[in-house]
Amino acid sequence: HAADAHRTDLMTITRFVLNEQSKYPESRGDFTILLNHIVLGCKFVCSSVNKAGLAKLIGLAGEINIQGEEQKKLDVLSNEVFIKALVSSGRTCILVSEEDEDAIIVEPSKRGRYCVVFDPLDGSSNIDCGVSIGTIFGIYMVKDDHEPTLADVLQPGKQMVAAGYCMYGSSCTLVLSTGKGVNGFTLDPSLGEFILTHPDIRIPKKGKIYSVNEGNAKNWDGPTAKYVENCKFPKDGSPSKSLRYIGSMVADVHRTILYGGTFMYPADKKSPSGKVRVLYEVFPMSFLMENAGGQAFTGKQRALDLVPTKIHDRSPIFLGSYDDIEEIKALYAAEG
Ligand code: AHM
Ligand code: MG
Repeated sequence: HAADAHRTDLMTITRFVLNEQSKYPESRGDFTILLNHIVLGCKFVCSSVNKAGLAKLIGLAGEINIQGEEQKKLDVLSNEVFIKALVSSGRTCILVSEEDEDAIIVEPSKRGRYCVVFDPLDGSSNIDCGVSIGTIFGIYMVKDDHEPTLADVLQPGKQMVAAGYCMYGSSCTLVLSTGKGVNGFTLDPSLGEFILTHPDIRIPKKGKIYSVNEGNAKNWDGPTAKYVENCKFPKDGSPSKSLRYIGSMVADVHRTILYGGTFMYPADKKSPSGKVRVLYEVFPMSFLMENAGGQAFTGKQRALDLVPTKIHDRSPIFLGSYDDIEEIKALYAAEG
């Protein structure tokens, strides 16, 4: 029966994406190859993160190892692994990483049609205490084979062809959208394969949780302050909401997609553009949110309509359940 089928008919992420792409006669398999290289990066980071607590014992991250060479920090190491995997896929032409100030233009002999923007290891403040961290990525496609330029990645998020994240938590979970819904895959460590465990994820229409760094409250704008006040002291008699905040965007967004509610990194007086980065944090997460039936709003507009002017631009972001984001939009509209 069904349970048996699940155990013997494993839907790996590769098989899933091949099935999806086979619906397009023009598909050349390039996307599947690209994704396989991203998956390789995620597996590597997952295995390194799992060993991070043993760093002192086995000599990782900033220690000198037995060969006398300095070991790399986890975020630096993850970045190098992703860049090498993406370039060697032969399917990319330009890469933007949170770790590198400049975009990476892939050498002509290794070029393909895709641009990948990514944060190889987000949630750096959580690395050393073993709390969930993640990788975030977004993918654009260039139409013809012109010389790649920054203009190819300084595109609104709605132009992405796919986005996803991998969370290194109590299990390793990869959540992906190619623009038709959202699916979640969990790494089976014994197989080394991501298996479909969360088909067609839909975010609840309304949630019971809000997620924000409340330590910044004294610098918030009016609508943010009013929204959070409403979460705690609802005026319509509904129960007050729960606060959950991990401080790793991947983990906070993952919980928000599965359980519903809102995740916010608003503007504040000290940082009028907020903290999180447009290209490789706001866009991929907004793309996933919309594909799961939720919304993503900057305080001014739909997040996926933003046009970044620099690769490391930041933006305030409010994302989550459809109805909850409607409430936030109404508060901003009322402010005029
Ligand atoms: P990082 O790139 O230095 O890891 O910062 C990004 C992280 C996000 O994952 C998270 O949402 C946010 O910073 C938390 O910031 P704060 O500590 O200000 O609440
Ligand atoms: Mg980051």
